[in-house]
Amino acid sequence: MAQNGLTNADFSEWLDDSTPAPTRPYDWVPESRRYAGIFEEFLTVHSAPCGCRIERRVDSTGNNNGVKQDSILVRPGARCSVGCWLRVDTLPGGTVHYVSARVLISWRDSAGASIRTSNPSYVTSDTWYRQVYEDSAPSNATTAIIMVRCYGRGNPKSISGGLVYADDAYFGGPVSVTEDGHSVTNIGLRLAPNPFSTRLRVHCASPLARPFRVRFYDATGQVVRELATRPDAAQDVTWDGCDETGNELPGGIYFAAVESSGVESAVQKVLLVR
Ligand SMILES: [Ca+2]
Repeated sequence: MAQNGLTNADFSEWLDDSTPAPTRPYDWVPESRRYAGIFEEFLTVHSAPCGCRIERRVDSTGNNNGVKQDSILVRPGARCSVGCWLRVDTLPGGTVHYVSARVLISWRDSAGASIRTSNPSYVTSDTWYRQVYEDSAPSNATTAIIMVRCYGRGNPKSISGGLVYADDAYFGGPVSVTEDGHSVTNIGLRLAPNPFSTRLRVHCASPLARPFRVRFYDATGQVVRELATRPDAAQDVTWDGCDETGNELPGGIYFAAVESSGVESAVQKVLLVR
């Protein structure tokens, strides 16, 4: 089944971050701001309007970092592939490519512990290069972390400042199957604000999840409200905290799950405040 388990795979959505200045894209998290700056990139992109720029920060430890998405569901033993368009550049005034790039998979067990990492080769191309790497999920893997990283080169690595551009990341084959036979995948369900009191925005970033239907459950597992996108509307749905008959529901914990083309998202918790 062709899937893209990553959300905001084309880096088209960004979120203003708190201080310091760097911004980050929705659903991609900086591994460490100390060792790599993550920036929105408009000029050097593979697919408009924007991509991601990873700036390796010169540091005496020579650590390598970038952006990641974690808790991506995988089926143990499943054949998976990861890919990303990558391009290496130098800092302004630089004449040597001091950095390289790659996209990685870190396989995790049910406790979140690292099992092993799938390490493709380093990319040093200064033109766009599509890195694609295949591996099988370990038999005890339940989730994966996808990382796009910038690495120092040369010796010492501590002087290897430089830039990597990334765009159109991909992770295929992450679909898992629950005991009752449903396919479950991370289709990019985003709920905001959470907690909420009057308006909860439900957004699916994955193009695979359009159109979609979202169900809200109360703490006993009963469906209290079901909403669906309309073909002529934006691909967002807003829940007003009311049940099907328009009555305000009491404050408390609710659960949301999106279904699209027979594939369900992971369930997410919502706090309704009255
Ligand atoms: Ca893009």
